[in-house]
Amino acid sequence: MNQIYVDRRKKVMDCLGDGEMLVLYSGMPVPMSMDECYPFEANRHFYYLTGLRRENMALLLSKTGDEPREILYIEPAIPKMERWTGKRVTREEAIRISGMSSVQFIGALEDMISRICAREFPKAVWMDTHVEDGKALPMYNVVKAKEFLGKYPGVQVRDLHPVVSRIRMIKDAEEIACFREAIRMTNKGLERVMDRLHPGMMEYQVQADFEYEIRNQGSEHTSFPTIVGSGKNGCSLHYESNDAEIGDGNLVLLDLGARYKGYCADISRTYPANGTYTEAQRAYYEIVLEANRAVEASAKPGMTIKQLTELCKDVLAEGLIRLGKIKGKEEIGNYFMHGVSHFIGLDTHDVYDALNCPLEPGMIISNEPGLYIDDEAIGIRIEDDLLITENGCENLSREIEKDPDHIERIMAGRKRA
Ligand SMILES: [Mn+2]
Repeated sequence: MNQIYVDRRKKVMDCLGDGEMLVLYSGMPVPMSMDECYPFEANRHFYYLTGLRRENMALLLSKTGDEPREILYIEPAIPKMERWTGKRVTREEAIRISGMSSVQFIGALEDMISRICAREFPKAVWMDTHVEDGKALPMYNVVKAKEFLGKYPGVQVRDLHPVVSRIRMIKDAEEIACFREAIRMTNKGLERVMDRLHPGMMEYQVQADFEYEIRNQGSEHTSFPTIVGSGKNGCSLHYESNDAEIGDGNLVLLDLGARYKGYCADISRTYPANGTYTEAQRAYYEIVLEANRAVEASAKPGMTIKQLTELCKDVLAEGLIRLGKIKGKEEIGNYFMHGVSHFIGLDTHDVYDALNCPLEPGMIISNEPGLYIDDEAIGIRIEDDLLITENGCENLSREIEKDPDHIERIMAGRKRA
């Protein structure tokens, strides 16, 4: 089990030049109010490389000395504190999980860094300095990188984010297995939703049905805030207030996912609240489904996400032209305004080094065409998760029902209907 982390670190080590080192922190809790903190999330590069998700840890890799070094720093276990904070990871556990033989306490890290800087003159230090959103508070690794620059102004700091991201783009067998499990749980959640959905329910009750079931299945969390948009709310792309009553004749757009060992399923399905699609809803649904199937049929190594989005727009536009809703492809942007795909992994919108690179075997991407018809209060999205293979792709969520006839049959066969 820990061999995967050994292999992943070796890939990163191979990217380090001679005389370079890497320091990556797991992070610290972010205070919310009084003695409360936001739920802790370890730096995902750190988790990817160590298998550990606790606060106040660090990974040091170096090629600055005679031998390459690999040291994990953890918090010491203080029994008196553990009564309050819960058990910390012990050295033995850290060794077993990460597969690292050298594990020290975090208090020793600063000394080690200053020793390396003073005696081994590193040519560069790789740290996670990636900033996605300049308005948000800086992440812990960015804070530590600033601190480092202040202390060692002569040492160049380089961003490890694109390097580790490039490695994370290709999923290994362990990651694919986690995905299958996250998607299986998501399917269970959606089965419960189909079983119980009816007009008059509140959107948050549908959310509760989904989240009850995935937690019951062992999912640690949702992949992202669950979206349940009925009627016109389905047209709002990241709707998450989920506080409207579901009307008879509404479509209900669900965009959701179970998270398992950090891996984020990202699935969308659109169900008729009363169990039957109207003629108009059905016509639009068939177009979205056609686009979803066309993307799945074309996704393969060498294609780019941009090409898949173009293909998706072609199919959607042809459908709307057939229905007389639009006259030409240039109008499709009024009804479909996002890309059809993004990378998925430890992040729902996963890391990449180049967004529009050719797809490669082992990448996992979403396939999420949609149509958002404001004037008819119809929002439809059908989203699957695709694993790129040698010759094409495997739809990891193929078991999650999306055929409209089957959905109607399932909903008609319920005891409560
Ligand atoms: Mn998505």
